[in-house]
Amino acid sequence: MSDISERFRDAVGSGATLVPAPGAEDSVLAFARSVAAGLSDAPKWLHCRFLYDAEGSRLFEAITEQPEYYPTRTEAAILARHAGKIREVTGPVTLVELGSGYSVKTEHLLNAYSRHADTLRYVPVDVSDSALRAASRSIAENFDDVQFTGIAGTYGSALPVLRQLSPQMVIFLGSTIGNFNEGESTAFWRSVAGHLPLGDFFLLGVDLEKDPAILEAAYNDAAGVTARFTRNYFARMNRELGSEIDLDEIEHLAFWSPARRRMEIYARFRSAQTIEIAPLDQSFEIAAGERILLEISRKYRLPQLTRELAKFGFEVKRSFTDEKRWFALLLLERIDASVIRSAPQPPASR
Ligand code: SAH
Ligand code: AVI
Repeated sequence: MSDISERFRDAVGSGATLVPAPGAEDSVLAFARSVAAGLSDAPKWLHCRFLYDAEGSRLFEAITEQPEYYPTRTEAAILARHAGKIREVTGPVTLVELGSGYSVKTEHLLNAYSRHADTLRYVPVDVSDSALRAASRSIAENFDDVQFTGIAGTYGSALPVLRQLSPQMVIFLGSTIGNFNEGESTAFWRSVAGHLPLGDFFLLGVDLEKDPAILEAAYNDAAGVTARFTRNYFARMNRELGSEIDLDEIEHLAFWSPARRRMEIYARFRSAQTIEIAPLDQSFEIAAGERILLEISRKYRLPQLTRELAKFGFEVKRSFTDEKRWFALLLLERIDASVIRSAPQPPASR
């Protein structure tokens, strides 16, 4: 099997718009194994990356349109206002986006970057094929000068491509970094730092700490779309793993954990159920009232985050926020960690 760098080169050469990352072909087995690992543990958990099949990606887009879910519209407004300034700092670069989804907000950046270039290269990376295809259609309709090569796979499987894309800006929006726990976050930054050449850029969107009532409302929208997103995890298990779960017996539970400074999103089972994982010929018992952790969403304080990023060789060049200081966009440069300056960081522009 060819590695991702070869696959990517071949895809660009042949004009293909989607490249499957190695391993993407075994997605049902990967799903089955991940579910079995999480349900064997105590307390039980499920990995949030599998929230995003075609239906999950569609539901996430619907979440972003709910009045209570402020992060998307707040970040979009920051991007609309500052995309030109970001382009001024980075100059002409390839845009690589991790967890790009439908790439809706990215269009602000594509606008700013394509204005200055005959051809702009855009490389979105996402586990959701359907989201990449939707993004590809929308970008083809709105831009005639963007060369789109999507990578269908995990962040980790795509990072080795970064060496061949320099000069570049890697984009990670939506505060999706907040869905990683501390260990995953450390491993992620270490791996990005290992693959991103010095002098390249990273644009990071992060949701900031705020009144827990605002946070809890964002993850418990009145229309119940986030609850459907949670339930879709189990619907996907029924579709792909033959799990036979009674979805009506699952409740969505989302609350702020002050101790861990994160939202925690669970599925709670009203009654006992047996979950089958047909591809592995395994089954798991869930007790009445038991809850399964599906997702965390960490919220940030900028001074701590800036210090943390510096440890991995990322220096804040510019930071942007909104009037309420609810969300921030950090433009980072990958620099040699041994020369990180101890000077204070520039204040965030509004
Ligand atoms: N960036 C968009 C979408 C965020 S939703 C926005 O800000 O609105 C998170 C996206 O990351 C989804 O499209 C999901 O399919 C993708 N994703 C989740 N885990 C992933 C992983 N491990 N590797 C690659 N993509 C992942
Ligand atoms: C993709 N991610 C940043 C979203 C979040 O806010 O943590 C996922 C989400 N889950 C429920 N609502 C939104």
